[in-house]
Amino acid sequence: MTRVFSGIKPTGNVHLGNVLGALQHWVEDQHRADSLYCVVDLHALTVPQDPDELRSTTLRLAQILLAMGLDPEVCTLFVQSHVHQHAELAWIMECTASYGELSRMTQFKDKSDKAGFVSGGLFTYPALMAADILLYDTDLVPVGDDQRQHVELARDVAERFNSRYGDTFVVPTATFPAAGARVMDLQDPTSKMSKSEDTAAGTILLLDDPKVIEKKIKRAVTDTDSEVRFDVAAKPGVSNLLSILGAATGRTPEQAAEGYTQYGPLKADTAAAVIERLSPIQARFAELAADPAETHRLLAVGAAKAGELAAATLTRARANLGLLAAT
Ligand code: ATP
Ligand code: LTN
Repeated sequence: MTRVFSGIKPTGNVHLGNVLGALQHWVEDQHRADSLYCVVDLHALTVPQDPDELRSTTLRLAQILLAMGLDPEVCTLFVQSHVHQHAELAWIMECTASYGELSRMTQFKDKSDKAGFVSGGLFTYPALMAADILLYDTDLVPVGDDQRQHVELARDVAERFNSRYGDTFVVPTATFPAAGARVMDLQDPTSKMSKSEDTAAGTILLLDDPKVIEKKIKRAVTDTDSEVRFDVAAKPGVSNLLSILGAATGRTPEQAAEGYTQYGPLKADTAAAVIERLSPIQARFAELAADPAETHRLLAVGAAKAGELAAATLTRARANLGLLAAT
C-alpha cells in the first residue's frame, strides 16, 4: 500500500491556508493510503519558543487535526519529538546533504533575511524534514507549493545515501493539491497566508468567530477594475478569493468564478462557504479541548505505531553506514 507522510509545525494559529492547502487533503488521503501525520515540534525550535506556549500549541494542533477528521484508527497521528529517531536520522541527513544544497533553499534565504537571530537549525531544517520523510519509507509527501524544494532535497539526499551505502531509503515524491494550493494573505495577496508572518486582518484563523471571518473577507483587498476572473498575475486579490471559494466547495477557481459579475456577492459567498466549512471543525475542537487526557492517549498510540516503523528504518541506515552495533 502507498505510504503517505506529512507534517505541520506547532507555531502560531492554524489558518485557512493550512486547512485548504494541506489539512483537508490529509483527511481525504487517510482512506486511500497508509498515512502518517506528524506535529513537527522539533521544526518549531528553529526559532526561539516560549516553553508553555509550545506545549499548548502542540496539544492544540493535535486537537485541531483530530477535529478536522483525522481518525487515529485509520491513520497514524503523532508528535515528532515523541519518536526520538527523527532527531537521530536528522544528523545523518545533515551529513548527507551538502552545504551548497542547503544554501540554495529559498525558504532559508527568506526567513534568515527577516530573522534577527538565525539559528543553525534554520539552515539545516531541510535535513530534519528529509529524516521525517525517509524514516517511514514514504512514497508520497502531500505539501503546499512552498515545500516543493524541501521535498526535492529529501529525494536527492535519499538517492545519494542509497548510492553511497546501498539501498536504504525509499525515494519520495511530493504531491500538490490541485485547488487552493496556495492561499494568499487577504490584505497582501502577493504573499502567502502564513502563521508566522500573518497580518491579523489578512489571515483567517481556523478558530476565528464567523463574524470575524465575514469581516476579514469583506475587507479583503481586491483589484482596481471590477471584473470577476481568475488571473493570478493581473488580479491577485480576486483570484485569491476564487481559490478560497473553490477549495472550500470542492471546485476549481475557474468554476467558482462562474456567474459573478461583482465583487460584493463574490465576497459574501466566499465568507459563507468558509464559515460553513470551518464551523463543524470548531465545534468538534471544543469537545476535544475539554478532554486533553484523551488527546494524550491517542498521541501515545500514534507514537508507538510510528516508533516501530522508524526504529526499523534507522537500524537499517545505521548498519549500512557502518555504525558499530550496540550489543
Ligand atoms: P510558517 O509561516 O511558520 O512557515 P505556515 O503557515 O506556512 O507556517 P506550516 O506549518 O509551514 O504553515 O505548513 C503546514 C502546511 O500548510 C504545509 O503543507 C504548507 O505547505 C501548508 N500551507 C501553509 N501556508 C499555506 C498557504 N498560504 N496556502 C496553502 N497551503 C499552505
Ligand atoms: N517543513 C514543513 C513541515 C514539515 C513537513 C515534514 C512536511 C516538516 N517535516 C515532512 C512534509 C513532510 C512546513 O514548513 N510546512
